[in-house]
Amino acid sequence: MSNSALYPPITPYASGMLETTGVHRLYWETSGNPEGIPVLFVHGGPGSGTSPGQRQFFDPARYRIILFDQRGSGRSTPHGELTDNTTPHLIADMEALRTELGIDTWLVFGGSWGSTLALAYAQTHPGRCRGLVLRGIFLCRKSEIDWFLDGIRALFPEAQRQLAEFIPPTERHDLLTAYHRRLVDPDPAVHQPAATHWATFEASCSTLLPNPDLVSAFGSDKTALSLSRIEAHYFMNNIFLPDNSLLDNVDRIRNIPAVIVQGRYDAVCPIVSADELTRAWPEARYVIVPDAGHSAFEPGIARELVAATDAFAQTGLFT
Ligand code: STX
Repeated sequence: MSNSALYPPITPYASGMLETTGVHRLYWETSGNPEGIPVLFVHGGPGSGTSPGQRQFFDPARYRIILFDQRGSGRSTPHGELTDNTTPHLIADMEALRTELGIDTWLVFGGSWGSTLALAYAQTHPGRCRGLVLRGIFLCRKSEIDWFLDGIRALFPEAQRQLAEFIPPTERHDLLTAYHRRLVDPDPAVHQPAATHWATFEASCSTLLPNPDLVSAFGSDKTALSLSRIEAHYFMNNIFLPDNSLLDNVDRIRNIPAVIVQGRYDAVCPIVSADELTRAWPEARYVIVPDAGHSAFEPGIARELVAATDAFAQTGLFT
């Protein structure tokens, strides 16, 4: 992905597979400066997996950049697996990875579902977080899930119609249940078309201006399946956390330096959630990008994210 705000492409200096006690094995990689500030990149979805362009939000001379694929995502195995795949499992994985890599504290960077998981992780292990960079805030409440699959047609009616019309009319009143049933079906003839419709829909709504490359990347069979199946699984289970817990527990992390970067025209994760989070967390720096949608690679979002990681490398703060 080319984007003038980003650092140049780099390749990892180390990578591996983290074992868990169950079936899952998790891909991780480190790039940049092995002696630099450790930063954990937390990807979205859940289920999208990481991509090489995500290394480019960080100065490779100053950061030890850690990417990992969450359970069932990207290069982690088994692909799309839902057994033992819950938010508490992912939080425990982040701790296991931190220990495996010999890291005491790190900067945690996440957008969209990555912001959700970063908040849940920080609220569980606040002492391990040197700072938080959060983008496209998603608190994963029922209202946000309903907006994502239905309300979004106020802005993207064509994309939402394609999502809805794949499902027979008798089941369309509850798209999440209808998609979930198909996505967990073991028969690829059943799950794969559902996956393609879901992922294409999500990617189509993720940028302010149309981005066919993003849509085709997320519409590919493998990424579409993990993204759609794991999202539907987490959303059906209210992300395995008590209702509203991320807002209710914000006091646990208010002393951690944090920046919230939000696109004004984010259709996937509307700005109202970032607004609520910042009202509960006045110490966090809040940056609204006036001409951007959801994706981290929107030009204005990428610029602010890089400005934030540069500032933190210099001062340990975002202001
Ligand atoms: N999913 C929110 C999320 O994490 C509801 C997300 N939204 N779009 C994306 O991820 C991609 C651009 C990675 C498809």
